[in-house]
Amino acid sequence: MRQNIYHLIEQRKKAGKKSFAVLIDPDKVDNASIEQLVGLGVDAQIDYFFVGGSLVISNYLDDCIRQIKTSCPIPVILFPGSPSQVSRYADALLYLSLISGRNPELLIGQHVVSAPFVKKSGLEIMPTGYMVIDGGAPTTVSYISNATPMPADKNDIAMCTAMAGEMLGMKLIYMDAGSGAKRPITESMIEKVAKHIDVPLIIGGGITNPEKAYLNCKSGADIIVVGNAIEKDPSLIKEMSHAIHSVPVKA
Ligand code: 1GP
Repeated sequence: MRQNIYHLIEQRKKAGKKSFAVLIDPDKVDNASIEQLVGLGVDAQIDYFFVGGSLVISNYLDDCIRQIKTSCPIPVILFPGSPSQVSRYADALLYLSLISGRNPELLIGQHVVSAPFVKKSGLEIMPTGYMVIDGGAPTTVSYISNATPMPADKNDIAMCTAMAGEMLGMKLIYMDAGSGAKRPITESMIEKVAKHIDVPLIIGGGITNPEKAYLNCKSGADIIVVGNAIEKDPSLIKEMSHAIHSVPVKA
């Protein structure tokens, strides 16, 4: 039987435990590198694999997820760049609505077109308010989404957007500076948003060292997502995981 992933995320937040998600882009891995990432992930006791990419050029999504699922018990959560990136082999789906942008296609349009297909997948659906924050470089996500990222210093706009997302029923808020961002999201923005929402907060984009991951968690992030830095140096998984899991549990 499938685990209830959202329940797991919520329970960890309630217990004040911080979580680590390793992002795998199916276009950038093969069987051997997945095996390596799974081995490192299991050893470092990471919490989730996120799988997805802005493009997904190859036809490797299903195989990639099946390989992870047959090799380890770590939950696989889809982080899709488009509605075509749905695989029934995953455990859950971040059902993203780009609430920081004003492109109706990514707020609701693509959801309408793909709704029957997504429902039929049988995946656990986790409605997620997705906020793209300016990371100092035009990343693939901002180009593909045709939506202006939120200015990096506008903490109040981020706070109000996340609050609105939560009140609209989003079960998660994901703030992303974009893959390979030059400037990851500031701690002050994370703190401001975290103080004003109750749902779990996911932070990603441009996190390259364990110190930054630790500080993000201390500021209120519940899940830290790292992709690029791990693609460059998979051995970072261990240090990142240790840093994130060593954040003291608040009483
Ligand atoms: C991007 O949040 C993710 O959507 C992860 O970003 O690849 O820069 O770690 P990085």
